[in-house]
Amino acid sequence: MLIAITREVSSSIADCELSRIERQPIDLNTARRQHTAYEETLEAFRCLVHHLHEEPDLPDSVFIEDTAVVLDELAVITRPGAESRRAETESAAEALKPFRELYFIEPPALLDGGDVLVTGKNVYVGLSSRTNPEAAAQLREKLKPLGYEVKEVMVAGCLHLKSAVTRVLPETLLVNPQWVDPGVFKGMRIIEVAPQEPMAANALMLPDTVIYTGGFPRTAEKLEAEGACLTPVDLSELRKAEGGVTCCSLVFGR
Ligand code: CIR
Repeated sequence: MLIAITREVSSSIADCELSRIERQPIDLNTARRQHTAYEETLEAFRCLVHHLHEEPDLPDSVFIEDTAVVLDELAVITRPGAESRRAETESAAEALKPFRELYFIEPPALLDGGDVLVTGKNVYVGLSSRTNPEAAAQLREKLKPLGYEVKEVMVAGCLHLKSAVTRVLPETLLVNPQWVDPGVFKGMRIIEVAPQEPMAANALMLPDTVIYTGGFPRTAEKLEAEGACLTPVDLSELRKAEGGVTCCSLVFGR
């Protein structure tokens, strides 16, 4: 059984941070309905969902991935790059406390969880508009004694590292090579997104499936041809806030 921490879509989501897309109206009811269906999908794949209540004053708080990085040994509580998102970590830390020892990223470091990709003992930290080298240095100092290797990765053209690369099978990454150099992920098999689908690299791997949004048929076909079993979810309303499938949960083993 896995734990999945999620948070209700904020009633102020219309005021979300936006970096790469134009602001469009977001229908709160539709966003909440899609988010509930996402949580039900997690439950259907054996996740115990801990649903945190709404934070009406924190527009981006549904994107709980950015508040923490959960490893087997500890949970790193981030210091989000966007000032408007810093207060999100308080309740995320409370929620994680029963499960893990907590380690807090300190100023001047800035870190969004969406910039951290973990494969075994490799921790890739995307240097983006939200995450700085000081964060990678703090992670390195804390995680090296636990046997992790922290590697900095340049990200260009997208919001987060995990907009550009996610894990889809135990040894396989789905990558947009325009945004991150696939060569840095040594020892991993690489599937590239279809060139017409630059936003297609964000997928959420669970033990029995890969949760994937609709709208990327060519990349989905490639993934299925490589043996990935996909479960589609519709997060089109949250996509208007630049959210994807990984950012709406923190999934970890007990
Ligand atoms: C933001 O700009 O912070 C939010 N509107 C979107 C965050 C998406 N998070 C993620 O991909 N990990």
